[in-house]
Amino acid sequence: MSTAKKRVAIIGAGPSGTSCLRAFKSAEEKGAEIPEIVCFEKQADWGGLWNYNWRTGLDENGNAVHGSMYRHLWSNGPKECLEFADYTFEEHFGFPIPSFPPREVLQDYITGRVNKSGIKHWVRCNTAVVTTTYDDATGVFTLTSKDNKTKEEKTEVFDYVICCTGHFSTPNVPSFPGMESFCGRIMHAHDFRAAEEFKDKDILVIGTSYSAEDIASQCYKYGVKSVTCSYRTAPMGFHWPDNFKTVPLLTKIDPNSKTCHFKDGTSAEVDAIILCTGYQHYFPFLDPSLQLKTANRLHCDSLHEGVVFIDNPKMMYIGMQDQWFTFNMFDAQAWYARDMILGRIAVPSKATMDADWQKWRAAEEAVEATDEANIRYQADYTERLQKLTDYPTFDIEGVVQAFLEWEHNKHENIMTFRDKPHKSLMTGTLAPVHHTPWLTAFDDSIESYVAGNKK
Ligand code: FAD
Ligand code: NA7
Repeated sequence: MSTAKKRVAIIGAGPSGTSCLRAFKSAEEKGAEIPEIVCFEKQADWGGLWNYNWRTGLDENGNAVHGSMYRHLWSNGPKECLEFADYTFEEHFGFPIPSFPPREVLQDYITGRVNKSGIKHWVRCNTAVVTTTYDDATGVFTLTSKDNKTKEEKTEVFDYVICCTGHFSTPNVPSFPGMESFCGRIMHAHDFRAAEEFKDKDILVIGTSYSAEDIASQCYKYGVKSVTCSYRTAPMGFHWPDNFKTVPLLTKIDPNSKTCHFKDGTSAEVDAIILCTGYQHYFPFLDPSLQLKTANRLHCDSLHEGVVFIDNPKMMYIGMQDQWFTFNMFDAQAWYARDMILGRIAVPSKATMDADWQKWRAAEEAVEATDEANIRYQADYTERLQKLTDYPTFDIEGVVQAFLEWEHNKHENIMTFRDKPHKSLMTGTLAPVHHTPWLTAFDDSIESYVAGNKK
């Protein structure tokens, strides 16, 4: 059956959206007839969160800023765990590079793959999707987008919608008694940009996941006076430097002061409170009947194989999971979504999808509360998808081992794990050691990062 007249809308051109573009292009390169693709990207360029934006609050068009990344961000996991199976770092740079690249290096890698494919014309930058509805009678989506520059709106019809808008942009902001008169700065991790701001300051970091861990480390690197880490469920459990202390959850702040009290009866004077309290899945540009509602977890609510919206299988989502695996998992998902659209994988009945979903939810709930068990659950999921398509096979158990090595290094020394080299599962090359330890490397540019590695 010809798919030539079908139209697919991809919302977002970050890593997940560009994985979809690459998936369709790869099928086309192998001779398949592919649908018409339109990718909507509200920012001025592709790259998603990796396309750094110094702005916070509203952007130049009056829309909420998408970016949550900060200036000095370096990969928090080994690049070997996220490497694309069809485009290695070595292919991109022409030589091996160290294992924990700064943001700009990863942005260059993500966009490098799609730049080479010559598919940028599929992407409408500066164009935000504002509404999307589905009509059961006609079986198509009606999508309205707005050009940020001309302010013109355009309404079009699509057969499929793939939502790739990420879920680390709309902050989850809890409130604590006394915040209203705190005499310092209160911010969410979403608005954190430069650690220099906290040099010689006392800060309180609330939360225990990636953002808390990395923002606290960044601030240490850039000269913070002290860090108080406050946890709700359990402490982070790293060996922090001497100017760190760990306390249970914040209970209140004294009126008109900087004095914070914690559940164990202790208190601390701080200049700033940084809420590293996670994000919400938020899709205001989709009709409520199409919106994914889920917590940040490994097996999302409402999605068959983590991709297909069970209530309407023509609506798909990429990258909505809590993430150990990232870019190569998005690829596995994108190839799977593509093959459903191309009719290579049959869409199961609703009853089958429901039963399948229950099975994987039960499996997720039975996962032991260890990092290894969680990593393995996502590895098995990624492998399951990857086997269903022609996405190149790769050594997923090798990726698990790299994650475990990384976890071990973090627990040995949270300030030096980025100095350790990991081996590529795609090329077998052991990464070179970076010329400067992370803690004293203040140049985040590509030029500095790759310097000395070129043969
Ligand atoms: P995003 O990167 O968020 O891209 C979504 C895109 O959709 C954006 O370009 C956005 O502008 C666009 N968009 C949104 N709404 C609309 C709309 N209405 N219309 C049109 N376009 C729209 N992962 C790692 O592997 N390693 C790391 O070191 C790492 N560090 C991280 C650090 C931070 C601070 C954060 C927040 C995340 C980090 N991640 C990291 C995880 C990150 O989720 C993924 O790396 C990746 O960016 C997810 O890609 P995505 O395409 O799903 O979402
Ligand atoms: P995560 O991984 O969703 O973690 C959220 C953290 O926030 C987690 O430690 C939660 O603690 C904590 N949290 C949430 N609500 C509260 C309240 N009300 N009070 C105290 N603590 C709370 O988000 P991150 O921003 O760290 O990471 C997201 C992405 O950004 C990730 O992919 C990275 O690569 C970068 P809990 O354990 O639930 O008690």
